Amino acid sequence: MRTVREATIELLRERGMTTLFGNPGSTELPMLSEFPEDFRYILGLQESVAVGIADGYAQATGRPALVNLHTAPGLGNGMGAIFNAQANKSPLVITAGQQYRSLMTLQANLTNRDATRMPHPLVKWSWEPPCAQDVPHALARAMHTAALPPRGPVFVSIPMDDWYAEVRSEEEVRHQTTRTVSGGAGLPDGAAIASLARRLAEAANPALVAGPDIDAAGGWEAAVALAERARLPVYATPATGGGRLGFPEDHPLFQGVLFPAVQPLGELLAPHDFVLAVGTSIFPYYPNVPGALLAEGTSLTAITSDPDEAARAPMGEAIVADVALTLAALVEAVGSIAASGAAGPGGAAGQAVEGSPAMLRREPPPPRPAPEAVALTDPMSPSTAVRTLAGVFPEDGIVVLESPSATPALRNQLRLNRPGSYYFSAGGGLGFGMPASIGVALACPERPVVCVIGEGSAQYAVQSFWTAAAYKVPVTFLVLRNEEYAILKFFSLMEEVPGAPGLDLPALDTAAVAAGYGINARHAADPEELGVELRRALASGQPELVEVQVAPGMALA
Ligand SMILES: Cc1ncc(C[n+]2csc(CCOP(=O)(O)OP(=O)(O)O)c2C)c(N)n1
Repeated sequence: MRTVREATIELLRERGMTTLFGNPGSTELPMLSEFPEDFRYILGLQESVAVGIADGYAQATGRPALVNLHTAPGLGNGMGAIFNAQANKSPLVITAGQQYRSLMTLQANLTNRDATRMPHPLVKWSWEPPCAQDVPHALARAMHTAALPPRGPVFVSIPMDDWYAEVRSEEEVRHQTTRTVSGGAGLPDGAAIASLARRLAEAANPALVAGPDIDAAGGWEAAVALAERARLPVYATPATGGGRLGFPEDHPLFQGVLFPAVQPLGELLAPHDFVLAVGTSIFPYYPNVPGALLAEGTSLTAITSDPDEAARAPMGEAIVADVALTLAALVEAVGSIAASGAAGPGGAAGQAVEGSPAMLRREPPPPRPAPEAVALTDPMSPSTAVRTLAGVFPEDGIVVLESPSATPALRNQLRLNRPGSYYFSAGGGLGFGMPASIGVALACPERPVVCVIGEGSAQYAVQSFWTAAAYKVPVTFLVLRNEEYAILKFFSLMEEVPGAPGLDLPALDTAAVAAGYGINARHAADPEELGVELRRALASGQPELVEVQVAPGMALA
């Protein structure tokens, strides 16, 4: 009979999980030895990097990705990234090596003494198989669990002697390897769809809030069709929880990104009597600005594939269902109402949108300026840097963003309009952007990937530079160097908590650090040079870094 290791290799091959992200130790070597030629191993020099790359890869491929970490300390290093993966609903199968079974009770060196409890709140399922023969089954279960909605990371701890054991039965392994598990959140019943369509039709001024799970579920076109058919003004869910975009940001119906705090968000939605929020938590609030969750005259219905998201929402109705299928069904239902002429005073009969909040209403995106046309400033404002990027940004480009003070400016300037074009850490833990950009680029080799990163954020997963260089992953890193934690200074003003230490970052030369990891790194002194350098970097087909000194402070537009 085959060994557990042989059976596992076949299981992974059968599932298309032949890319392994990790950082190895002695407890993982039995799994990695005689590594199959049709597999590839992507080495991260720190575990948070390996998990972050896998997160980007899993999100961009839409399939579970496999990560292998080194027993307790490796898992510990990866925890911040696992927290982000959970918030991103990223289907990660995370394994870690464990001591020999015979040495675990005496707690020999490197024993993970409570392996399943360690990542517990951050994963959907955490397991150490009770015997070696259960390893393939545990991994199969882990893959299915990670991929079912709501997607998320799972963890399996595997004692190092398990790999050598013989499987219990070939028949058992055959089932584990070949069976499929499909479905998940499903479609609400026809009556619920019809009633939702009627509410959209009868509302005087309905609106759509588009969340990240629209993109993850493949519901982008359906969201556009629904908004167009029902003439819904569309808001993006707050940037804090909007790890992906759910709607094209250059669309005439797009109104802008909601502010992530209770009082202003409730106020911004106040002109709408009915709000349909799709594929988002309700809502990823931060910071704490107390107020009314919703105005008196506003009601809200959420569609989410995540039962917990539905249960914990502080207001409104919620329907747990597949986001893409439900949007498509709603498009049909709204169409039937419009065709029958039964629409009320609202937008579903194709009437013009009225009364959406003026402060968020947007003009059509400005034409993208040639870099030469941007006025020179010294140091340039972060808005200018982002506008310069917009001027050279390829049509099919993808942005992975972790530059906190430039987030609003980037969303405003780039106006991304294709699915799968934007990744951001919904968890808010720094250290996501750089590794995720590598994972996204590995998953989408045909699309240019730009990682826009603050120089502070870059340090949380700085070893990512090595992986990008070693595997020649063609990410363009744009480092915005403002010599401070600008967003924290902004929050200290907003929340009236002045005088905090540790918010300045003088003399941090990220370009030099990147060069040390093998990245071609350049500085750009002015917008013209920045445009030239970005164009060159994007065309090079290599990992590249362009660092630009920008003025301190927030960039809103
Ligand atoms: C793991 C982790 N540690 C600390 C923070 C708190 N934090 C949020 S934003 C930020 C500053 C980021 O600095 P930088 O990338 O230079 O961006 P800027 O604010 O200057 O735009 C920090 C430290 C965090 N979000 N995650």
